Amino acid sequence: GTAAIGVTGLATMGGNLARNLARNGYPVAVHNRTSARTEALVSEHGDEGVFVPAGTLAELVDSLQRPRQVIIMVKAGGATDAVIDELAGLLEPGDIILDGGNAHFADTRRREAALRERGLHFVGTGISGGEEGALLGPSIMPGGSVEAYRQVGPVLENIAAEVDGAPCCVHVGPDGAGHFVKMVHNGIEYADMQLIAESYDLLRAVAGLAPAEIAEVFRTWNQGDLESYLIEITAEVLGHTDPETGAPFVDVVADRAEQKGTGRWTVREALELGDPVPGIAEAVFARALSGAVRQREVCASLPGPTEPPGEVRSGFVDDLREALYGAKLAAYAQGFSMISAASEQYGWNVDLAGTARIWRGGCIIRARFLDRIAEAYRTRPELLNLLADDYFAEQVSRSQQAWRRVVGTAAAAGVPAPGLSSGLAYYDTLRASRLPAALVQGLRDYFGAHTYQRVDRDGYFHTLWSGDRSETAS
Ligand code: 2AM
Repeated sequence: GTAAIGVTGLATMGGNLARNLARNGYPVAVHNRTSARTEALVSEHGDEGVFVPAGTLAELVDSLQRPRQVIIMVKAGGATDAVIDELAGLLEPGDIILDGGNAHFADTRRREAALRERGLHFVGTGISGGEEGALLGPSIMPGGSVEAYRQVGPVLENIAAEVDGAPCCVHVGPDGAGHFVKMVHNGIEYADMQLIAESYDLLRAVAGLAPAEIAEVFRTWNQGDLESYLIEITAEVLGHTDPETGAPFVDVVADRAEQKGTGRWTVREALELGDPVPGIAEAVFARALSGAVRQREVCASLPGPTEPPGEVRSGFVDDLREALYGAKLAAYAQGFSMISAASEQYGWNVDLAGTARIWRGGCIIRARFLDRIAEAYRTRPELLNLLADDYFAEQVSRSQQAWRRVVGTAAAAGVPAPGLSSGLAYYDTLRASRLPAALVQGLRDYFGAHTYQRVDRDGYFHTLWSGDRSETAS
């Protein structure tokens, strides 16, 4: 065999990844279930590098140097299992299968264990950046063994995005770690987009700005701490006019947000881990609620605020920038906390600084402030919450008063801002010296004898609520 690496599954992502490999000088063997796609790729882009077309998986395997490296880019789920099964029968011990699809990390753990039994390496790899990223340099989050990464890591680092000369690719950790981190990346993306959408809504409904003016606001915000791909494309989308009607594009799009599932996965796993991600959950639920068309219809005549909203503060736009920044920080804090919790649970030893570093380029949540997050975890790997980092604590303490004004204004105006307000509640919960969780414990003890701990003594206690209300140690 002469090809350095193979790719099977040549839909847009797989095709672009194969082209990226070829353009970086790797002779790449290409295969697709329907061979028309393979032929189309080679005839349209064959001049970009060395492509070795294969009609079957057996041919693909035969065309590869040893140890063989095959990237699977087919639909997640049963299709991936089917392709893995067929490939595993053709490969030899020491060969490496990579799955670059959006697999659930539990599937990746299962597949890695099964293939390890057969002497094969399995590298479940998160890839973010969409079609363009796959072609020009995505953010790559590979999991799997250290030995496998030693083999295939340099290739992945070569085709990844680059920021400040460093590749946006790091060995995340064993088995499912890469796909887990990719899942949380998408969860953070949900939260980030929800916060941006709420900010747009408030600029329109409260500040009375038109979409084109709001595009300008986002363009300005993109010059500062908020600088990021999502803020940049928000300005593009808000500035766009529907060619058919001449109306702002955002006004002709149906207001029902859809989802493919990675946000929901993130929230479900957070619930299992017992590590809260309220900002991500609010974003998932906000999309679901936007799509609850019948419920929205039957509730549409419920009253809004009966008192006229007060004067809009002249500094409202600046306040909103601070609120968006604070809530964004809270969402990232939640995502990193969740990765840290999973890392402990599964023994992954995920490098949080490295994770923040590889998200600086290539991926959808790429943002300037990820530099600071990387720095925070580099200087204090044991950091328990991003908000407790010196730099971010200082930033959020400057933003928090404006954030409160915005959440108050949104409530008074009757504009839903679940992300902005949930983020503030997260912040206030974490900094509270006393929480009403004490009362919850009292209630649980009252109706269910669930016991409670005391502030002044060790042990678990129960009050005889239906008797003389004396306390017993349990
Ligand atoms: P196709 O072009 O033959 O449909 C995204 O759908 C990619 O996954 C496509 O390349 C598609 O191949 C591939 N795919 C989907 N299901 C598959 C399966 N069961 N076996 C192999 N490839 C599959």
